[in-house]
Amino acid sequence: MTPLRIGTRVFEGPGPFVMGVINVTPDSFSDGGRYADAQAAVDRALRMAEEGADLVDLGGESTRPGSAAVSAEEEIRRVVPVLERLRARGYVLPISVDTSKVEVARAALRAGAALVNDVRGLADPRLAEVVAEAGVPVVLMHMRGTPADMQSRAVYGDVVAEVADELRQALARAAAAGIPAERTILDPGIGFAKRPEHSLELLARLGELRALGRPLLVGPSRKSFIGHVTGASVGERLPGTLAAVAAAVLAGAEMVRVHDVAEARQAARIAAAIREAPGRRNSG
Ligand code: HH2
Repeated sequence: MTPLRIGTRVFEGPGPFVMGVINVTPDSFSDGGRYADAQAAVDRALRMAEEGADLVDLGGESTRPGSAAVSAEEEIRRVVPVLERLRARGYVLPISVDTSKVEVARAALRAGAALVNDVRGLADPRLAEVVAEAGVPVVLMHMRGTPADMQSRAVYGDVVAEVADELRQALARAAAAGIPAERTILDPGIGFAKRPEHSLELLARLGELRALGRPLLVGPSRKSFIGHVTGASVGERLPGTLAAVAAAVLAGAEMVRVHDVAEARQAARIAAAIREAPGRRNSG
């Protein structure tokens, strides 16, 4: 990846970099309720640093299909105390805030967040302005609609071409707000307005998204396409997650977003080592 500054760290080279997921929510699909308490979330973030995460992503609202929206006040109440506590302890990793709300992004950036992870790809121009003003990088994720209605909008002719096109539009929204392309990371949005076959095809053809010229982040962790293929329940999806992480990294993903940091880090590093193995023909 071309050098990208996130907080005090510069991310460069092929990675793979591991973003650890911490949901400070009562209802996230896989870790809901486990880190709803600020101290539990802080402890989890400290643990993730020990396990080799490169950054952590804090979320205060579940975006699982059909989830209910929460108010900005509630999201701030969940996320900001965790940021403040981590900052007070001199936490070493950059912290990303997983939000689509202007007020939440503003409060989180003030409390020390170094990256905005927007699952709606800057659909709200006011959020684009906040990101531009703060001068922080942003993850532009692909989805359609809202978590409440996104699955009914999972209709594609060529899913990879359409996702690429819509990510290009997100890049254009960022540029229009004054966010340079160099501060963006792109994400195909596994499971967001995607049926299982769409998520699988995006992973299979991920290499095609490299033509967009930006680092790719992929978040397959414990998602329902794994259950669809294997029948595994959410709590049993670590092996499937690791296979998807390896596939994503082999296809050129620079960053993966996961709940299980130590395990995913090992899988990602092996996939990267295979990707970089001498003599391998570039099929990517
Ligand atoms: N997936 C989720 C949330 N945020 N952000 C990016 N950039 N990419 C993703 O794939 C992604 C994301 C959903 O997973 P999770 O946070 O575990 O669940 P929930 O939305 O229920 O909190």
